[in-house]
Amino acid sequence: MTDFEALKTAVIRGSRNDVSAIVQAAIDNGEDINPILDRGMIPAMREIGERFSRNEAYVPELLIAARAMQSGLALIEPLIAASGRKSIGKIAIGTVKGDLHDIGKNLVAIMLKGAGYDVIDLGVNCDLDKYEEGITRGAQIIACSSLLTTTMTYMKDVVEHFKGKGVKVIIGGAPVTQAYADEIGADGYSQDATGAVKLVDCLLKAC
Ligand code: B1M
Repeated sequence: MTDFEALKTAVIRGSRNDVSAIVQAAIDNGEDINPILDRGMIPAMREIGERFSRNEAYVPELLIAARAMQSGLALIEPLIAASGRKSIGKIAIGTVKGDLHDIGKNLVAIMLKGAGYDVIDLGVNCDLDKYEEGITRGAQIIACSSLLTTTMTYMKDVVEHFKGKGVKVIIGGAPVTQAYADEIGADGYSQDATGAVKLVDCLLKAC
């Protein structure tokens, strides 16, 4: 059984090898993947963020924690993807212009793939042209991620850009709320990756 505290500590310390070893052991033991995320890696990122707010951690510590988390995600991704059904829709996802945070966006992409969607990952710092590229490549929905209060406002530009063009725009990220989504006229909001899958299911299957 995974020691979630040890996993959390390994992410916070940025110990990539320890994170990979703990996650791989959980996979080898056939454990459920969700608690690895929900009780280990995601709380670790929250904790390092709180330390950053208190000036007890700085950008380099955030970076190495992020890399450690990515190494765990890389092991989990193939498992989730393998559980997917045949493609049931195409989603383009990207972090908005000015924003380089990609862990949450990656997690949403992984969960969508796991649920059977084709995902076009547009990366970070996406401007309108980049989101347009997603539509050119066949996406039915644009998903925008933002982690900064200074960049979430760009979501309004994306929503306005695609209004009346038959493209649905959904949004998420730590500072984003349902109220903000309503205010800018987005087609949907979700608080986390699992919610993003349910939201896309609803939009494409009219639940
Ligand atoms: Co940044 N950073 N950062 N950072 N960083 C935050 C976001 C911050 C809250 C830290 C803090 O002050 N406590 C703060 C923002 C404050 C604010 O705007 N109010 C902050 C800051 C200030 C900054 C810089 C400005 C710091 C600086 O340089 N002085 C800078 C900005 C750079 C830029 O983007 N231009 C910066 C840089 C960085 C790093 C590069 C060092 C690194 C990112 C590395 C990477 O992503 N590859 C980093 C990190 C790691 C963080 C924290 C610690 C962790 C973010 C994370 O990965 N969380 C973060 C603190 C925090 O969030 N508590 C912080 C884990 C991830 C799984 O959660 O991304 O929320 P999250 O995703 C969730 C949901 O939000 C949702 O589902 C995901 C899974 O459940 N979701 C969606 C996300 N996108 C979605 C899209 C959807 C639906 C749901 O579409 C429909």
